Amino acid sequence: MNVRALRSSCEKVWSAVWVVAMKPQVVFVLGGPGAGKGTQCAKIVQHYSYTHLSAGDLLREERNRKDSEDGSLIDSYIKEGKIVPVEITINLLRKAMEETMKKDENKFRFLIDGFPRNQDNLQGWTRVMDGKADVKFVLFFDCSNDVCIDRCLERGKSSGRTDDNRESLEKRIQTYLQSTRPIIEQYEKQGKVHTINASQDVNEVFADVKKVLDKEG
Ligand code: UP5
Ligand code: MG
Repeated sequence: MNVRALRSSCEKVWSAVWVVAMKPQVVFVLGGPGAGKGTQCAKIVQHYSYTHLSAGDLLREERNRKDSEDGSLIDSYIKEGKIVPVEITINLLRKAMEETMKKDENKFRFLIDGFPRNQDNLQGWTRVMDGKADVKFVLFFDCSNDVCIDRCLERGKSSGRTDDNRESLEKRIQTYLQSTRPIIEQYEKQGKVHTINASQDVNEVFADVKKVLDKEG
């Protein structure tokens, strides 16, 4: 092999390595409403090099955007505790990931909080992101329904969230049990789930999260 051919193959290898290295590495963060997903993600980003993307926050932002075509649909789905069609959510997630990586190419590790919540979400993810991002594992914040409801009702006194009321919460819990738990079980069968007891206090939960992240990277 002459020098030019050797250099060309080295460049090809290096560019493949670069693409692999830059491929988004994703941790899905799942659990019931009020299980503490957002609280724990905020703590994780202080200690580990992850970017936190909450699908719920992205949807609320889109709902509030003046020119949004999907605003009223998102609004009614959230109040009803129903899961927004994946075409909307996946576009918001993809854009947020791309923008993060465009600003800083070293930011390719993401905590995706509150997604995927049902089969439609999972299929949408696979359709759009398969081969483009690696799902490393799932962090599952396991918390009783009663604790989840109490936390959200307490937060509802000041959050301004349209779904932090008893009526919406009962629907959110039903949606979680019927649609999201089967997704978690699916990942469990693949050995990809780390379950955290989320009924403990915030720092105890985080101590358990750290054990997982220190092991998984
Ligand atoms: N708190 C947290 N941890 C605590 C602890 N260990 N001990 C005591 N208190 C604790 O926490 C909730 C409250 O509990 C806070 O007041 C906190 O201080 C306290 P938080 O960290 O906010 O919990 P989290 O699990 O993030 O709860 P959240 O309400 O955000 O969960 P949901 O999954 O219900 O909400 P999300 O924003 O993800 O989605 C809202 C809606 O958007 C969905 O219902 C759905 O309609 C729609 N949606 C989609 O359609 N598709 C998506 O992909 C995502 C959302
Ligand atoms: Mg949240």
